[in-house]
Amino acid sequence: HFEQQYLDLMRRIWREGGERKDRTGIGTRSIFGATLRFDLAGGAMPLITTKRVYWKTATRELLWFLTGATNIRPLVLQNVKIWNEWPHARYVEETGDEIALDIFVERVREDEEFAAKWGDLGPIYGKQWVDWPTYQPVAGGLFRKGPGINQVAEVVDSLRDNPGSRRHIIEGWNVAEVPQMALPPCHKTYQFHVEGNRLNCLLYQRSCDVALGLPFNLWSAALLQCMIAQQVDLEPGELVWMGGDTHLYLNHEDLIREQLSREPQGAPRLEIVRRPPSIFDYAIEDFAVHDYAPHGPIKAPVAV
Ligand code: DHF
Ligand code: TMP
Repeated sequence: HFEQQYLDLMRRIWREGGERKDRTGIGTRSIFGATLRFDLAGGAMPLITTKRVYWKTATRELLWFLTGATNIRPLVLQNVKIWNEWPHARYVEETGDEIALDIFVERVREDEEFAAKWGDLGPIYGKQWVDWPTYQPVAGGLFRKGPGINQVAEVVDSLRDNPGSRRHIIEGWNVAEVPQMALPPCHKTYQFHVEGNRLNCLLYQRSCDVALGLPFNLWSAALLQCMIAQQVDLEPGELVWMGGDTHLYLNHEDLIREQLSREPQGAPRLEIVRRPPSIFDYAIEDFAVHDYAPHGPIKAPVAV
């Protein structure tokens, strides 16, 4: 079963991973360097079944990236909560106003001006993917902002025009802008590769929360791959995932025990019900998942 790779990785890190202090203060067990491979032929998706994964939430996040947005308000308005902790933490730190997370999120929802000021995550994925900043020299050794680069559009074009290229890359790690980001990109590099009529994708993730983040990251990478394949008239091929610091948080022990006691079930499949005119025109209604009958959800705290 495709999911055995994920469960084996989880088991191996929990048994053999070295314990480390990490930025969040929670502590992890971690290994450095890991690979997973999934064949997406026939609509197969690496959607984890040993707990319920909210694939629509992950899909809304991906569609939000593709709009170039970096403010959580559009997510909040769709009841997507996965990015709320980080603007909240910044607000509390910068204002000293220790309001609860849910009160903060209600203000972001109700108050557009407040959201504009406090809901932004800085120039994270969306900004870099579709509007990577450029600078042009002007007189006197000064520079001004040039037009942004839409890496996603360029990759779609390059896959069509020059499929054999080894330069089909979407990069999130903008060295100059990392300091302004609420969280530097984890799923930082996507490379695409055409093999016959199949589109392969390799994702390099520098840092991976295997219990909470990875199920979302695998789904989203596979979905992006399927969307791009559809746009360039190729079939989805292999998804290769590579992790740098690949870890389990010490406070996820209950989740890990429960999840490792469960058996994977079924082979979920993606159907894209429409062919939108461009990679930027997909909507949540365009996606259906078949044969997804997962075990129940498992709640676990996210390390901020
Ligand atoms: N920080 C950490 N420590 N781990 C992460 O996985 C992470 N992911 C981020 C931002 N910062 C992060 C963005 N992606 C959840 C899933 C993905 C995600 C953030 C959070 C999460 O909490 N998932 C829960 C609840 C899902 C929901 O509320 O719909 C889950 O059970 O999957
Ligand atoms: P770091 O920036 O100190 O590496 O912390 C980021 C944490 O968030 C780390 O546990 C990895 C996790 N993460 C994911 O696993 N997937 C994601 O998509 C994101 C945004 C974060």
